[in-house]
Amino acid sequence: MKRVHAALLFLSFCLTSCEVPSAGAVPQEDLVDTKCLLNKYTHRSCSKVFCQPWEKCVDGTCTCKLPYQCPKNGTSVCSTDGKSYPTYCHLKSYGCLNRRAKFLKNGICTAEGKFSVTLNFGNTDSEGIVKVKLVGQDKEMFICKNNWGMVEANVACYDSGFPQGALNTAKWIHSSGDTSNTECLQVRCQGFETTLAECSFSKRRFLGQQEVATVLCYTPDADLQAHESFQCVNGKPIPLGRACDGVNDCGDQSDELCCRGCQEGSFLCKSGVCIPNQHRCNGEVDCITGEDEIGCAESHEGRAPATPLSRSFQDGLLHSGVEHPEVPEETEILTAAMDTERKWIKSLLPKISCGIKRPTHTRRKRIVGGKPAQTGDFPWQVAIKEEGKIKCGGIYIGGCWILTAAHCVRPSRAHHYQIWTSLIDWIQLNSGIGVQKVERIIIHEGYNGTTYQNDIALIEMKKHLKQEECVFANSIPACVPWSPYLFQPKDSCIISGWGREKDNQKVYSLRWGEVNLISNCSQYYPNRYYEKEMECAGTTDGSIDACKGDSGGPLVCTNANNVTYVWGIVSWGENCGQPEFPGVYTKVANYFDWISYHVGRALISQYNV
Ligand code: 4AZ
Repeated sequence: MKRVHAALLFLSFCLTSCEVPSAGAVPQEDLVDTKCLLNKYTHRSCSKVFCQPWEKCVDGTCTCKLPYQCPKNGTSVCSTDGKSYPTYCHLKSYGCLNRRAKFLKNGICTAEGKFSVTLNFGNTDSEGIVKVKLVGQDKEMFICKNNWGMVEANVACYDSGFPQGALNTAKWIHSSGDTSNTECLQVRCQGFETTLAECSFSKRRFLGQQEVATVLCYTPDADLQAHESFQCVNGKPIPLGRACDGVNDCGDQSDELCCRGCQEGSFLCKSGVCIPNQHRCNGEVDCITGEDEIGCAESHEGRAPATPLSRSFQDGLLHSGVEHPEVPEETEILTAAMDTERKWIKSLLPKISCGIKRPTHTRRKRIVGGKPAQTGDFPWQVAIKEEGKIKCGGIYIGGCWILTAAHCVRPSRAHHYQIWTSLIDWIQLNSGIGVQKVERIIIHEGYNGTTYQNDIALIEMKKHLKQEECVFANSIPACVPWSPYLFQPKDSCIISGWGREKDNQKVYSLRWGEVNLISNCSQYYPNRYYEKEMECAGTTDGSIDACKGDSGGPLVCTNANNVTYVWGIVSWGENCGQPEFPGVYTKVANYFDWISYHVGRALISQYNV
């Protein structure tokens, strides 16, 4: 009862001020990570978000795919320029490239009517009561206020020629217009749309004048209220209270990508991104770190996708933040949900398999320290042998490619090296071992043997006679991280290798240990530690560490979905096993573009292909 009352109060308040109250009054300075804001992340920053299926991640930015890179399966769609496209992905790719082709309707083009959005009864062109004419409907209709949020308002503003979207969802408009309509359109958008035609519409009984959606679109010369604002990357200011609330108020998502915490009603991804609570456990991974689909109740996990109607209605109630006093009566779905189509296209994209171990019968005890590994525990670990001895470790990343430290190898000695896969003990050889020759070695151009900057190299292995590809029966590639936000300081990760023990004792069998990622490593290595390129890891007592001989080998971290990434390459450190001198690793995420340039994007681009 109380909440209904609050909603009514808000409506009357809006008549004078039209400010949408934020869900929880949390001091914003604590939520926003100002250092992160300097990167100017948007919905196109693939180190923070997944790209759309019609985009690919190139040098950290989601860029438009060429239409032929879209999956072939799907249903035809019609665009505003009267052309039919084989799939929604094809149209979105065209639209992304030239911004002219916009979605009109599902199915091939026929002699259908137009789709239009108009803003009515406002003082200027940039504000008004929103009216929409759907394709196949003969008259313009009002939009119902319930469900109408910033996401929808932003899209309506794009349709009306305001590329920075909306300033506000609620603008009091004095209307002498006709209110004889008995129905309004309920609309639901997701945020990727460039026109309301892509959103899903249903028809609902109209409940009176205060129930229609209004909008104030942003124009650079807009007269803004004097409260504290958050500056979106697209130039639009939003009230500070709307940053980190899970709602893409900016339109370019820049208000949700640099968050230390999230306001009520939203969920904080480990990567510092706020997503709406409705996106948790909805069957689609939103956090690049994967945890939004973890720990979901049975009823959510693996549930069938909701119908457009139930989806939009449930989401609408949650989205508005206030319970609507009246439950809408019968609603009639009018348009296809392009979000469902987007998900379908996503499921058709090629997937690479990396970082998932085969289930083994051996069960691991709790990890406490450096321990002997067993077959299959580290299927990406390789040994680089030179003249019969293990010189360094390496990491298999797929195809014929091994990642290692630059200080481990010299291109001129390529024919002296052997790559041993699936090796555990080099005295008592296990079964399933593979031995490959080296085709070529690529050392990072910026490698500095004095400072150990850019201590990273790629080894291409020779294919066996008559083979088209490199095949290793028991090896599985570790995934290559594309974003520095996939793992955080204090995360627990694993190092492995045949390197020396603390007392300099020789090791014949592969060993592993659990270490934590360490922040502020400059305090341990003043003037020697380069934050962007290096990563520190260790334990508080220093009992677990990499050492001589482990170089070039993996520091791997496993995400919420059990996918393992090569987060670091053993590089250097002062001595071994001293807590004041943690091990230093090459930060692999910083070299994603360098690696993908040499090995080919398709081999390592897991999602953002
Ligand atoms: C080395 O000499 C080496 N404790 C590798 C790692 C570390 C120290 C030395 C880190 O290859």
